[in-house]
Amino acid sequence: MSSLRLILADQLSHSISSLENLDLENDVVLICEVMSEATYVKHHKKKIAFLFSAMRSFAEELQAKNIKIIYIKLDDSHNTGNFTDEIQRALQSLKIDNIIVTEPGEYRVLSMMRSWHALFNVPVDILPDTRFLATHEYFAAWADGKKQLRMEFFYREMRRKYGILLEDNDKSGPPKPIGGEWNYDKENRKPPKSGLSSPQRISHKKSVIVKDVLSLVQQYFPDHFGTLEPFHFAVTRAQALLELDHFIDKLLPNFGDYQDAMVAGEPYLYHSLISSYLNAGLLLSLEICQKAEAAYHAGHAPLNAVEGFIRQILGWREYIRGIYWLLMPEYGERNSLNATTPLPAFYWSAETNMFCMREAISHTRDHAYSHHIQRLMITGNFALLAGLDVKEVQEWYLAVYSDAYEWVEMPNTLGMALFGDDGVVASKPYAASGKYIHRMSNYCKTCHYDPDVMIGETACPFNSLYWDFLVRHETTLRGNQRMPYVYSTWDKFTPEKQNSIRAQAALSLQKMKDGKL
Ligand code: FAD
Ligand code: DLZ
Ligand code: SF4
Repeated sequence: MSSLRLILADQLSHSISSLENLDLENDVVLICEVMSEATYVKHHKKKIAFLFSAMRSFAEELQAKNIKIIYIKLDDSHNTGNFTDEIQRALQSLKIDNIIVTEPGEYRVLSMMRSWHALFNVPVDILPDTRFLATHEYFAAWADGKKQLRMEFFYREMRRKYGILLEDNDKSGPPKPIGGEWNYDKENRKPPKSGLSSPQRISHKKSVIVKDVLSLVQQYFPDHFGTLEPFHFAVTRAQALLELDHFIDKLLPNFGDYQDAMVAGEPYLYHSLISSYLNAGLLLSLEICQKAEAAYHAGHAPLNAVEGFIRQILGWREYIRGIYWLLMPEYGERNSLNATTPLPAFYWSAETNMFCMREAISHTRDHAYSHHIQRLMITGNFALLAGLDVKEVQEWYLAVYSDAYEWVEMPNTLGMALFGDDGVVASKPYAASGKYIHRMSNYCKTCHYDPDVMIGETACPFNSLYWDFLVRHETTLRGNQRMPYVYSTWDKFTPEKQNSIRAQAALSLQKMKDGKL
């Protein structure tokens, strides 16, 4: 019996299910760099460079374990450019009895895999991705019969299931959370104090593999978004573990306090930068949560930081994946606020007078990264308020971030940022005026616009767009239990004020279309 085992770019874990029970004599692992995956959205240059470097490094590690590998480089002369044809090519050159693969992170790729059995007339075993902490069945059973899904309740279940941050001295009744609360979010919304900057990040020496891949990417993808160098990414598990340890040691203690803060010129602050490594398989969720928990028990990091960090991984990450697979493919067609305005060019060029947008987009261009609050409350918030086309916005998020795969990008963008999924992910829109951005950042100090002004040339566009958004979607949102306060504020404005706010919003949208905002 001889199996062809396909490993995708985001499956670079030695413990991946598709490598279980591998027969060193007869089985062959296939890893391929293919043009169709690099261009179905035009991924950021750094994202492609990271993935190809990590794939080549992983292949070397497998070879060192005497595993037989077929590694297809992008510029190999016979490379057909897509998964299906590469499988076919491998089947033609080898005697293979079955194909083994771990389920992918995108519905599109799953559909492709499901077609292979009929196409090639060999059995295709699509195995569960056991790196995630909630199986599809577990999530579906949890969601079953609930009128409304809320991450917080799912997260508590996951804390109990994995015994994370629980009191173990109280044996009466169900396990209780350490410190008495499940969630310390209210302590995690501190604005940045003056002069806040984050410790130096580590950089990794470029291997021959990385140098080769950088010139390949420069040659083949010159017109893709983003700057390629400097390139600081970890590309092996050993390097990714260094990143994780650096975060736990130097940054985790402040992660909670400044989780929502934004500072000009500081793309990372106290964020972990591990999402690309975790999503590609170089790090595993449970080991990350356990290391963070150990830092709390060792007295190295406070509970608000450790709980807040673990909630992102054990809670949000698993919850987001659960939603994606529960509701796809229909989920991807949703656009409940009917948002269809074309994406303005400044999402690619960063050329706008709005300092906050310029900052978030240029971080994205330079690092293939921006942190959660920039993604949600700057670029996402603007897209929500301006009614930007949900498909175009999702495509942007999928292309520009080195951690982006559809299973995690889509519910975050369509659901959390754009409130375009009928309120599945978010119980109310994350819509905010310039006031919020002014409170949580130092961006407004150097902006062309003024966050305290609603009308006129210097008015912050977020202010009038915020009210205009609420009025445009009044039928859907006024009845929302979490919205009465904002609508009662709007109701108190005089009709003249309401009219001038809406006229200002129309002006801002026109300026956006004219490339002058
Ligand atoms: P930290 O702030 O240090 O958080 C720690 C970890 O928690 C992250 O590495 C990540 O694995 C996890 N996490 C935190 N929030 C989320 C979340 N909402 N969903 C899933 N995991 C989470 N994350 C992605 O991994 N890929 C994406 O394509 C992606 N697209 C996003 C799009 C939008 C519009 C928004 C609002 C968020 C998106 N996120 C995405 C979630 C989050 O912004 C990133 O995980 C985070 O910014 C990664 O940086 P970090 O590793 O420094 O995270
Ligand atoms: C994102 C990406 C890119 C740029 N290139 C490849 C590739 O060459 N080979 C590969 O196996 N995967 C690639 N990916 C990831 C896929 O597009 C897709 O997101 C995942 O396979 C889903 O699990
Ligand atoms: Fe952004 Fe408005 Fe502040 Fe300028 S004034 S940085 S546009 S929130």
